[in-house]
Amino acid sequence: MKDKKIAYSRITSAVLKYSSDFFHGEGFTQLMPVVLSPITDPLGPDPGSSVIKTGEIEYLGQKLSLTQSMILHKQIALKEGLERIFIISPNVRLEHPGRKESGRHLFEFSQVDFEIARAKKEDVFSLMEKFLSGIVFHIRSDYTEELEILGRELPKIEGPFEVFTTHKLIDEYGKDWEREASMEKKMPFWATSHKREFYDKEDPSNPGHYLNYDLIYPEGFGEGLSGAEREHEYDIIMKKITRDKLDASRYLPYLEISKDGLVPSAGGGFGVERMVRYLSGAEHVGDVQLFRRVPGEKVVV
Ligand code: ASN
Repeated sequence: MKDKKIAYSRITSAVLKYSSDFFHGEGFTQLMPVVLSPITDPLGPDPGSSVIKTGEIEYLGQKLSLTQSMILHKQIALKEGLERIFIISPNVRLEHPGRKESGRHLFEFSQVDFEIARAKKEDVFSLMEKFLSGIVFHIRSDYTEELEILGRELPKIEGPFEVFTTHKLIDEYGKDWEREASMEKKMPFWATSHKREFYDKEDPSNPGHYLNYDLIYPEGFGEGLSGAEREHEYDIIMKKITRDKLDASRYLPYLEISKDGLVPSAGGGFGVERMVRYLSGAEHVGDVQLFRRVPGEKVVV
């Protein structure tokens, strides 16, 4: 067990280093994470989300949320003039305790969150295909001892990955498409066009379809990254906040900044622990954490 913990920690360390080197190499600027802010990702309405409440603290009379994702800050950072950014970003999502059994949920985790000014979804596809095939090659070559301790035979990965709309996946695999298709596929694939948070762009030429995507790992490991092209026009953002019955007063600083338009962009974020789970073949994503944060389990340290 001790050996396994060391192996998971070493693979986690490899993912963090590989991610930093990769994104720096692709011309990205690394930003510091934000942990407390008056604004954060609403995480909804998303049928995949089961967050029971947003973590909050009060400091000097101001209510500050714990970051659920830095999406809104990423858009603001591009408005400041940055072009390609990434952040290794701790997220707190107070998930329903029933999520313990999914094997894929944590209430505290980190994601590698990135955003590119004026990019399209195809730019993110090719970037992540390069990233994933590269990191799998690296772990297979340089972490053989760890993979052996963990009993993991990690198959090679090669892009481009197949792309399916969520509508098509539901037709083919039913409501539980993510699990079913992930079990069946031998390569990661992209699932596109979910109805999700207001900041994901609706296809102007095809209303009801969205220019967003999930990267789904094969072998049953499920979703590893989500992202989208973004809404950048104030009126559309406002309309969608109303559509989603969100309290606009919780987004005031963001709305103020978006009044004369945000920068069109595309990006995404992948969970570090979920990637380590996939690379190392762990049963539960909590197993890869030295300090477990599994919904429904008491925190020890
Ligand atoms: N990081 C995701 C994105 O860029 C958002 C999220 O984690 N909810 O779209």
